[in-house]
Amino acid sequence: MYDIIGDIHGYAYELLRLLNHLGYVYEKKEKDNYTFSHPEGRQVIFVGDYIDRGPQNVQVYKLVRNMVHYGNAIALMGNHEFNFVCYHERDTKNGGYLRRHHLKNYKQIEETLLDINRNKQKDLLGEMLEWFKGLPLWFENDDFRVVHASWDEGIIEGLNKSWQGNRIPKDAWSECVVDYNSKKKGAFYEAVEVILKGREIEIPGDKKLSDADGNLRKNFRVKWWEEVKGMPLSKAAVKPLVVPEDPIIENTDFKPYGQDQKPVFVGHYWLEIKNEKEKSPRLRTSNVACLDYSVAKRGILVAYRYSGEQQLQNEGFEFVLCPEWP
Ligand SMILES: [Mn+2]
Repeated sequence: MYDIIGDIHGYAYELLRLLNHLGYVYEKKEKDNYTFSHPEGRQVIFVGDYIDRGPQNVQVYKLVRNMVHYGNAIALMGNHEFNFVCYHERDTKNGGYLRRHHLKNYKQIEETLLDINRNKQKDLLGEMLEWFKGLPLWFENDDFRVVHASWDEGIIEGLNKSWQGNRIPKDAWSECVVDYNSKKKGAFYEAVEVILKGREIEIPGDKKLSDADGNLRKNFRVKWWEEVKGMPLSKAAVKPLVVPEDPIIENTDFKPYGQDQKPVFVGHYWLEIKNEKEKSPRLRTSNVACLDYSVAKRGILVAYRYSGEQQLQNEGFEFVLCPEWP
């Protein structure tokens, strides 16, 4: 059985507390290695976003990597691992980097880079990049599915066919981004955007909205598990949204995730407990659970303890409250 854990973003202390709460115990291995294992053989599935923002990015990377190495966890790729690789990887076609080196992109990974430099381990950066590149982008078994931001059956089937599996092939990275000279979108660009960054809809008119980092955006993240056509924008957004005038969504270009589909777990959306009616995590819908409750913004790190149920329950969420912030 599995425990699915949300976005960690460099908060190793919170991760240790959550693993402890879930009953995972420290296990020493050969040399200086270690893992965390569960006495009943449970495994963790991490939804991705291990790095950036928090104080202990390298520690989180090592802990997650070790748990995967010793068979105690499966770790998926988040958009932050994807971006981190693209920031460092050269485009074989134009010789530039896959992700532009401008200030906004640098700032996103700054904490992780500082942490790597402080660590002094020889070629730690190279080692992390290699590990990130090999991460799978989704998980599926007979009972449920996990992906970082959104599940789209057609997209995932298509990628699975092209890639012969759930990892980005070595020679396909430049097809996952927009070539910034020609502005041409790579063959896998849209697909990777949807599954790692979520469905987005353009805001009607000339309005822009501020995102989690204070950047103004023309797009907002939409509830991909609902038919949002005909809904006011404030209701269609994943997070409660305050907009002066509330335009109606006139068109969408996707099919909502079916209620008859397998349960799916995601992270990514920076949900906040204070906006929730229940004061604790709750399901988005009967078969969609989001596990990202903004640990990097004084929120909580959240898990779902899955025990084979076909119907997800709000009681399945597990978390440890942070000690009082100063
Ligand atoms: Mn994310």
